[in-house]
Amino acid sequence: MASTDLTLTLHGDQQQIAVIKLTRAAKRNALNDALILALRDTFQNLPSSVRAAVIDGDGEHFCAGLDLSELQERDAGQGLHHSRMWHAALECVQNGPVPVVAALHGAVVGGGLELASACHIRVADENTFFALPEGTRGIFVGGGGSVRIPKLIGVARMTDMMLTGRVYNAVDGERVGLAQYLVPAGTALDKALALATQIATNAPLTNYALMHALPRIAEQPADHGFMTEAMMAAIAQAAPEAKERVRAFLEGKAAKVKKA
Ligand code: 1HE
Repeated sequence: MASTDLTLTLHGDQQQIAVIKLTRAAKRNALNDALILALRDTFQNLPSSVRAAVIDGDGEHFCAGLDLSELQERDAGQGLHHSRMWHAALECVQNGPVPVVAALHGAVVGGGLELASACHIRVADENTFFALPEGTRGIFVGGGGSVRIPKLIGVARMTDMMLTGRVYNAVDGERVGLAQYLVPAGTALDKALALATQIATNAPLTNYALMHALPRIAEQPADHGFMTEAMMAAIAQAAPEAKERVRAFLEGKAAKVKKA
């Protein structure tokens, strides 16, 4: 299903950064079916030059969540399939080919927070606010939020957000783990682009390990996790690129870690 409410632009000297922008500002970037499917298709078909991606929202808000106007006529069976469609789309964001940085501002609510939580890094500007209004609208999260959001902030905080309609401002959102970076108003996209540019310089196998091995290790019993870690470490260090990077450091040609 085509949507004109999304743009993909390539940035960087090797077109290594994809910026995917929701461009439905008149509806606060609310995600209708066409837009969710367009997100899925975009992440499934990223150009091969891309090493990292950024998701941004046009206008005053990142995303107002599910397009509530499409909810009206759905029966239970259709609701089930609709939720599974969101799962499939956000799976393409989280487990697609490259790490994804969300550039957040304004409302990051409902399905908008579900989308943000499928990204690997969230940068919030100081005007960002986070909420899960599903609780007060008589519905439930359906875009993977019940799985992903507790991993960021814990079940207790998510329960509170949904039971009471609690809204987190940017400062508190960063404090509890809804975002990893808090930046001045209007600068989330710049920061997200800078982070994506940095991420794109990593060895692709390291980025792959971080996207695909780390979350799985976190869910494995420790004994399995250690084994998965050892196998991933062995594969990563065997790559020629890893050997070149380590040699460069030993020869004094690579950057040292600097005090923060
Ligand atoms: C929408 C939506 C939407 C705005 N679906 N049309 N999400 C929510 O419950 C959040 C609902 N939205 C809001 O609380 C506010 O719109 C905002 C705080 C995001 C922005 O406020 P504001 O004052 O800037 O905009 P507005 O005047 O409320 O909205 C502008 C237009 O966007 C207006 O339409 P218009 O034709 O009257 O101009 C709104 O109706 C429309 N609009 N948000 C449809 N969400 C996979 S399950 C996920 C479940 C959920 O995400 S539930 C939570 C849904």
